[in-house]
Amino acid sequence: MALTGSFRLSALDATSTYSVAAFKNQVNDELNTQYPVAKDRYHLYINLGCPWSTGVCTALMLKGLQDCISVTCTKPEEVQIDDQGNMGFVFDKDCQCKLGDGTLLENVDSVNNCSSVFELYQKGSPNYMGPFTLPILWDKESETIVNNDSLDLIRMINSNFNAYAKNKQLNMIPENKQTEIEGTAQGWILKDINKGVYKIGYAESQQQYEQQFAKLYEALDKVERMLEKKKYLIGDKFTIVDLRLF
Ligand SMILES: N[C@@H](CCC(=O)N[C@@H](CS)C(=O)NCC(=O)O)C(=O)O
Repeated sequence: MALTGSFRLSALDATSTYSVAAFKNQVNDELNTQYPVAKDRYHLYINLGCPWSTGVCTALMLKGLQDCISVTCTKPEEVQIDDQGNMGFVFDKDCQCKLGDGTLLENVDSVNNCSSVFELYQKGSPNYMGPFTLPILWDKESETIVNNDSLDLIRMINSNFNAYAKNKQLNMIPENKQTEIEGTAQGWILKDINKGVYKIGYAESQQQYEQQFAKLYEALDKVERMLEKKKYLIGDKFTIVDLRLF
């Protein structure tokens, strides 16, 4: 059954710099790979109110992969999905999912015909107990979840689908900047900003709230100082670090 409350907080594990993600398979071109790079085989489920999802969606659009990987968007807010009061994301045909450029995303699950994200996880992995998070990359062929880690998904979109990308030349993770990227996007930006806002929202005491709040603003000030004289956080080109700050 869907698990909520403190179980979900585990995804924010304060000591870890990574979000907990259970599905970590890769789509790639390696020999005998389970998930080969292909057009129209993979489907992305997102929520436009979820920063992890919007980062993945932005990467997909920037790379020009919208004709290769289809996208469905849930209703932004969670709703009650069962009689026990469990909450979860659902698909809602009356909810408009519009991107900044006016693109309308599919809002019903035409791939699996599921009504909620919980149902989707049940279909792809019936023994999985949660958390039932978005984004999800779904394989239409094997009817399974390939990966539900936004950082992995951005990396795959950036590098592994170039055969189909309209903007192949865009590389948001340049090799010579990888150490710096690790130290920022996967370091303090992830811990104190991306997850920081959740730690504030889910704080269980005033003291915890104030500690996390101070950390968030320290990190935002750091970003401010870094961007005083330049446009991008690392080097002179847009990277995944800038993307994770959106
Ligand atoms: N590991 C995930 C975390 C994503 C995440 O926490 N998504 C939230 C929405 S912003 C979610 O789906 N929450 C639903 C739940 O916890 O039940 C990632 O980085 O992709």
